[in-house]
Amino acid sequence: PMMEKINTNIVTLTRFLTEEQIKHKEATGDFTLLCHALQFSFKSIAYYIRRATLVNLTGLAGSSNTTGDEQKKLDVISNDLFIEAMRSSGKVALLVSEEEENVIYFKEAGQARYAVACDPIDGSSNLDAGVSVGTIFAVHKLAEGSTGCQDDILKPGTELVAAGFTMYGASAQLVITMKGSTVNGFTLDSGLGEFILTHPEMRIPRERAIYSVNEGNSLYWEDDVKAYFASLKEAAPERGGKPYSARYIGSMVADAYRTLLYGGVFAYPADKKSPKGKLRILYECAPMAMVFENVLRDTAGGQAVDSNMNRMLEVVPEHIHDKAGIFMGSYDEVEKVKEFHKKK
Ligand code: AHM
Ligand code: MG
Repeated sequence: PMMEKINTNIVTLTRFLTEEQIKHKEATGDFTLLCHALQFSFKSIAYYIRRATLVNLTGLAGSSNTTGDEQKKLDVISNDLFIEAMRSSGKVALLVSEEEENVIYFKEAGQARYAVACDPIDGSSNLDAGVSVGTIFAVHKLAEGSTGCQDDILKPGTELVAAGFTMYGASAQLVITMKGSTVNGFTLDSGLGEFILTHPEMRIPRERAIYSVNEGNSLYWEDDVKAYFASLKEAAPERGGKPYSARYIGSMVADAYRTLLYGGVFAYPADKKSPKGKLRILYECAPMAMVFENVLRDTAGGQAVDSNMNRMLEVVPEHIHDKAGIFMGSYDEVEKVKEFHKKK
């Protein structure tokens, strides 16, 4: 019998990062070390999520975070794991986390040149049901001469040096993009303990008849948003007389990951109940927008806008936990959202 061909030329995330560093002559290696720390936090969070039901890590921690969300035990552990990974890297001067009211400054990291924003567990409401959740991250570089202050993170997404997320699903999937670069997807091989490049230079279909939104909020939607989603349910002749399919997991990372692979639109619009939307600019909207803008555009391409149809990456938060409405996904699908907004 013929021996099955096994790929021995494996690109691990570690190898990928080293090769990236070599491409950039001016690189000091700090960013690479920071990414290694990120990678370790994803592996350890994945490990605890997998074991949660077995080691009594489901349920509430008995505390609530800044915004009054009740914290799950895994929210607290993942936040601690992430913070420790960033602190011990020595490359991060300050950190914003969804679970922390204030900016955390790592004073001991004297030479650190980066600021990081994160949502340690996005989609917490799905945790105890074993549904996919994820960690979102965004990396900024400190301003020249700065030793780290709030203004180093209150910046638009256009300034991000890197962003992405890890989805803890059937396997852990890490999606990362860097400034001026493409989007690459890695799968955690838990046997090897390594993220392996499985989705090089990701691309998104230009259009796809799938929408993803919490339709339970439609009572509060503005008229243009109502009209847009209603239009997707019509039997339009240009799509063979068929309406769109609805897919809503309720974990943005999982909904976004599917949207990247299959195409379609994901939305969490601002509405009459939440005029500023629900999702946070620094560690939910901006990093996702960077991913959707950096997917390849020759045959495809994505985009992300806020509820006023401003480019999401150009939105500047005033406060670290500021929110925005968001529409993101396939380029042409988001164009349709804009048309309805214009008619308003
Ligand atoms: P979280 O970070 O507290 O988990 O909240 C963010 C999540 C997103 O993952 C998801 O898109 C959204 O909240 C779901 O909200 P809703 O339950 O209102 O549909
Ligand atoms: Mg979140």
